[in-house]
Amino acid sequence: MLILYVKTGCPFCHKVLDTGEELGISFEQKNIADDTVAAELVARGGKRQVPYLVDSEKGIEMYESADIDAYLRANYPKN
Ligand SMILES: N[C@@H](CCC(=O)N[C@@H](CS)C(=O)NCC(=O)O)C(=O)O
Repeated sequence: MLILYVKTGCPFCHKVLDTGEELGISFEQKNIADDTVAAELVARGGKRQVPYLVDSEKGIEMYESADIDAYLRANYPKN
């Protein structure tokens, strides 16, 4: 399952969401506008920054939209 921590209005998050749409990937989105979700993100990754991808099947977690974009294209290419 792919989880994407996002924030409403975040252009970097939109970039990743657009890539997901292009590749036909769906994410469980978690929005850090909710303080509980923000605390969960900090506990998980170490800082409050979105987007943040969790690929639980592969045990991969990462910040940085460009890195997430490259990771998705490499691991979930469109059929
Ligand atoms: N270089 C990062 C920049 C990400 C970034 O600046 N995210 C902002 C939102 S657009 C953020 O997490 N701010 C912290 C906050 O809103 O609490 C990337 O490309 O992912």
